[in-house]
Amino acid sequence: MKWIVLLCLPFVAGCRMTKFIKQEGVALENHVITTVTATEPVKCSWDCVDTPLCFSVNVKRLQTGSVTCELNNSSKTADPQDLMPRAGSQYQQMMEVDHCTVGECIYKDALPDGWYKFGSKLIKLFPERRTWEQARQSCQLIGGELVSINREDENEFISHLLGQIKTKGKDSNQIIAHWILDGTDSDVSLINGATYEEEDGVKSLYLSGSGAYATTPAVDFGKTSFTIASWVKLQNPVNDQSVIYSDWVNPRIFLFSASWYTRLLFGAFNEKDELKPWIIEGSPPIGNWFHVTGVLDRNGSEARLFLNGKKIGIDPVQSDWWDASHTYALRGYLRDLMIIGRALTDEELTNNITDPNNEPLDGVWIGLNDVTTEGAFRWPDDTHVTYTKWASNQPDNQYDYQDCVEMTVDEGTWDDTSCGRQLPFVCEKKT
Ligand SMILES: [Ca+2]
Ligand SMILES: [Ca+2]
Repeated sequence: MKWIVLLCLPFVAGCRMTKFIKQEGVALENHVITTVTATEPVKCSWDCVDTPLCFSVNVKRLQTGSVTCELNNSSKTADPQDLMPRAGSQYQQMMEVDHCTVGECIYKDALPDGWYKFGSKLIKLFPERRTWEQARQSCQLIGGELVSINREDENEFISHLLGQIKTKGKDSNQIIAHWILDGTDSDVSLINGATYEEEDGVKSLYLSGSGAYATTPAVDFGKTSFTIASWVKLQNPVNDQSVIYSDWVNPRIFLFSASWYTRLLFGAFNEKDELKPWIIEGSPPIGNWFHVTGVLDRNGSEARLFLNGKKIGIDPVQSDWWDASHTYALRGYLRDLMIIGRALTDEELTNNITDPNNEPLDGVWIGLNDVTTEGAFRWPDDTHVTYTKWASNQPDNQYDYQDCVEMTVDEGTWDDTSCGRQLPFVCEKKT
């Protein structure tokens, strides 16, 4: 093993120096994010320094005198088993950074178990969903805190970590729509007195049972199989039907409701306005939150119902869909309504109803909050807020109700939001 020291690359405000180890005849397999060509290996090293999720480089000299470099999103620290013999290749990994003033460069490495070293911190993204307070407690349990962000390159680094999760979720499940129903969905309209209210610490859509409802943009259910899922809390006395979600767009209509004489119903109306249930099963609780999922599998010509992650019924679907119009009001609360453009399998639905990979990811919790004093944002470790990355028009403390901050996955920008939302989160530990 040899050392190479990259001396004083000039920058606007001075220079920086990085020390790489280099190892001949090996390469890190299975982690290449991009391949670049350069006139000399040192250029590749600097490319890696400047690429947020690059932690090592496989360098190969060409006969022309130039080099090709594979930039890896891991290192032999995190994945020693992937460091394999490869003739003519040289493995390089950053070991030290020096002479950096703030914002120019920082030491980073991929560590085992999903942790990353970033400067003097360890950072890890936790995909499980928690409220802000629960997320903070989870971080504290492992000797850390919700992350504080003090620099642009740190924000960019974490933002890139989120990007990896998001892609996985959208590709694998064809999520058509996901409405949180806490007042943050810009495309949900409230009709006839529907409101957002806090219920059990979570802001949710409240329907009074006397004609209140909410509308979303139309979803085309015409040809494909689909899965629809939501959290529901019914209030006494329960209305029959209590519609969770319904497609009123002619000529097809279906209805998913929470109480057909204390059962769940997933079905359609015919042209005489007669209900033609595909399936009626289960006993949804009254006065407690429950999670309900309906699956229409058009290929298998069957409908399935799940209550709190357990399959409670399966029936063949014979009748076609018919048009009609009908409204039945739900009395109670709804949140996290999701529509997926295929029939999820029993295994996907029963294994983990809150699997983060089954949901689109809007954002993740960071530590910033104004829980103590409205408008006075603080980091959990009480460091001063010296750097911010607010999205436009944020923070807005919407509904006088937003005291915790999420980083959005698309831009890496920040938005104050309801602390009761359940989001993945980022912890930090000092090294
Ligand atoms: Ca606030
Ligand atoms: Ca906000």
